[in-house]
Amino acid sequence: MAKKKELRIGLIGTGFMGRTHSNGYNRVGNFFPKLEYKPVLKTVCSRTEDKVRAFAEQWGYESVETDWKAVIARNDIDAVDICTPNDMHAEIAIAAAEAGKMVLCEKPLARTLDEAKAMVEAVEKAGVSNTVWYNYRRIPAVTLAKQIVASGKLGKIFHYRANFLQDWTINANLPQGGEGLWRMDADVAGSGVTGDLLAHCIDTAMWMNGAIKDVAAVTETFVKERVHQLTGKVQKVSIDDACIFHCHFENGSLGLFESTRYARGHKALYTFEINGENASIRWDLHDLNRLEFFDNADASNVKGWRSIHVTDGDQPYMDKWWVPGLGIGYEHSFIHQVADFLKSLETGEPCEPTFKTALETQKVCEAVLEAAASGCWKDTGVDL
Ligand code: SOE
Repeated sequence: MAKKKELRIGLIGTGFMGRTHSNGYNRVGNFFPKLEYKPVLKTVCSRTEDKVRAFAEQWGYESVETDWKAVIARNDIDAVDICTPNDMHAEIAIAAAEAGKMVLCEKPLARTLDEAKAMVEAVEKAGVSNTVWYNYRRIPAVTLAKQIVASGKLGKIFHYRANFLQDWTINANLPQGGEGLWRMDADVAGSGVTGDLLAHCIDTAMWMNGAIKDVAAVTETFVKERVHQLTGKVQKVSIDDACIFHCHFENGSLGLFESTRYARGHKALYTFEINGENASIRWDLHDLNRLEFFDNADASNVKGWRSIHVTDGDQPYMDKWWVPGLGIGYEHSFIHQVADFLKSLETGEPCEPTFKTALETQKVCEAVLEAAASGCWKDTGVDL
């Protein structure tokens, strides 16, 4: 077998996403053996030396850094992978692009539209490969849903609806900000559920059903004040705890989206359903290998919702895994994204969603927050 080309990774951030990405880099070669490129885990960066050393040991990084600027300055790094809290995305991505590094960035692309635009400009000016980890696209059942929609089987689409429900912030005594809780601090995260959870739903929705044209929204912050971990003081909570929006898609269909961290009993329930003239599909993260499909062309005596177990080699990505009938999990969506990024280096095709595509999602997030604040419909300006 030809010697593989190396993609030397510098990972910045060692939280939950640092682990999912590292797992992707470590496992991709075993399951996608034909790729021309292989990731090499050159360095990992986090501010606390003991912590980053332990992470490097656990996941197999060759070296550690405690200053992200040092990662970018190294000439043995080809790609910078940003897994930091959202407030660092823009600064790191822009510096990495200016240094000629490829950039992989965790979602959402940025805290604000302005930051996101500057990031797109930087990667485009530098001409470096880039991608954003909207991982749910690469769950085989979700990719199959996209293929079914793209085949036209649904006919004219009338409705797109999606939910992303959690319950981890209901406790009013939970502090905000700092280690492990930065998602609850708008200065760091940019927004609450809109950027953290609905951004996933919007990415999938526009990938499958095209541009979202305009939105009307409501947001709520149920607990108004919480202790901030960094200051020790009780401070106003400025994130959206819940957000519901509806919209028009460019293709004439209507969208309905709901996300909250206050849906008692739900830890991470992402679901979507698309209703077309001829057929409908629906998917549920808690049963992620399954796609439900209703085809109005079926004979009336057997007509009903089909439950497709997406584990067959003919279905997206599944030729790489075990044998038909045996499912895969959440972590595989990240392994697939690594594989697709490596493949994009072979083909020269972009690895979607690129920064440019993720900017369109950011436009919708911003329009949703503005619509909620103003109580008016808001054009998104999405340009797909
Ligand atoms: C938040 O709890 C979170 O981890 C998000 O940040 C992820 O993007 C989502 O996939 C699961 O929930």
